[in-house]
Amino acid sequence: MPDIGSSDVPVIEILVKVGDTVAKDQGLITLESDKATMEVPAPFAGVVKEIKVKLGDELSEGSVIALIEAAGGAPAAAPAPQAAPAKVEAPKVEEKPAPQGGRSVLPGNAPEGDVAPTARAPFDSRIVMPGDAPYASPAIRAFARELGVDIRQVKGSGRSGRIQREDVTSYVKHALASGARPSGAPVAAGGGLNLLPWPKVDFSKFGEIEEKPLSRIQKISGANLARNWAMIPHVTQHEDADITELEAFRKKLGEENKDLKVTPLVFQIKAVVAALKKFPQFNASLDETGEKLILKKYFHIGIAVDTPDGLVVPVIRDCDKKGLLHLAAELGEISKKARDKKLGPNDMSGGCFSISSLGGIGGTAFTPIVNAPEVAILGVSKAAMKPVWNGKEFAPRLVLPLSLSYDHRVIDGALAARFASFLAQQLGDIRRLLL
Ligand code: CAO
Repeated sequence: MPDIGSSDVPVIEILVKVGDTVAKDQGLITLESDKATMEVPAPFAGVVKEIKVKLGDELSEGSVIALIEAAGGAPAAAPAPQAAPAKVEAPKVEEKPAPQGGRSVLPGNAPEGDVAPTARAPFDSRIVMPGDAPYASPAIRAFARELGVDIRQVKGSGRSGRIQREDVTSYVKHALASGARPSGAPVAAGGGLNLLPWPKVDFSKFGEIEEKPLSRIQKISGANLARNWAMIPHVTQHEDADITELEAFRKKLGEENKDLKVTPLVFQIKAVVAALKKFPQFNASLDETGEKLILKKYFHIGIAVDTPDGLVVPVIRDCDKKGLLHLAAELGEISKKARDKKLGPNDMSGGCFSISSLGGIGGTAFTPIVNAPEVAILGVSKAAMKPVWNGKEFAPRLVLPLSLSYDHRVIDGALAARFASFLAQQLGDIRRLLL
């Protein structure tokens, strides 16, 4: 385990298994620190002989991750002196021959079995990142890309010039405050949020208090929510769907499939897929320059899940190809995985559109925040019986409130109204979902 600038960082994903052939720089595990997730790459190609960590293990510099036999019994790259943290560029390290076919351990490891101990030397990013390439983890690079920041412009404040998340945010803050436009960032010239500093208050002056640190998930999702709220011009379109018939069918389905929980959400997923097919502008993302729309031909739906540690959004893939019962089973699985803290980055990436359902709890409407780089999100509140005028009289109908928030840079109000009313139509007459 190389030096990543923090210790006791939990493993949230193991990307390889015993017997896998790995390429040099291929990710072996994913770690999640307070600030970011990052992959730890293989320092050389070979076959994974043994994995020394499990999910949830907390690793520090020098922990043994895996044993890898160098490719084809060829001389293996000797462990680099305190090799680089997760990075995109391949490290250039001095190679030392290892015993033929012998095992090699990952950089910084304690000796293991027949492996000779390696001398440790202080880490210097210039050794492994020649040519003054910026030194940052893949997560930080992705973060910079999302904000439209050219990472080469950012000065790293971490050890040996490592670029941290704060370096990227302060670069953006500085650019906004000076009215400059970070490379490609979709910020109006002369703009800048020019916000007041956060109020610093000694609350204990007013009464008894208790301090409670935010969870890791809250910190990560909070930073994303704040950026999305600040950078996306949101509008929320409200609509009601008459789900009286849908509910009768759902109850019947539930009775026939007692081992499965079929909630209204699976119908909403199907209705959303139908709406995304009809209005492709919603199944899209702005690219990092803010000048091009990327239309997606797949239908992966993110579902906001409330966990004791905060909000997470796992993604159900290919919802267009799955039936209601299949989706119900998968929804049950991902909600459980989320609440058991077993979701990995792969479970939460690749979403096209998100649904945030508070229907099981209550409420009549809310304003969900778009989950960038998606361009819209559907909020669902609690269905309630209401008197609805049918042309002759008021009839009792079960009404489901929908709140569609969208990125007004990409979607016009009229299009959003059409999308929302199409959704309501689909949910009002589920035979349409078959079309
Ligand atoms: N109206 C009325 N009842 C509803 C409903 C709606 N819109 N949606 C669900 N229900 C009912 C379900 O049918 C279920 O009833 P029974 O217990 O009688 O079967 C009950 O509410 C609980 O449903 P659920 O919450 O267990 O299941 P779900 O499929 O509706 O939702 C999940 C799953 C994971 C989305 C949900 O548990 C959850 O975490 N919701 C919160 C999401 C959230 O926090 N969003 C906010 C994001 S912004 O901070």
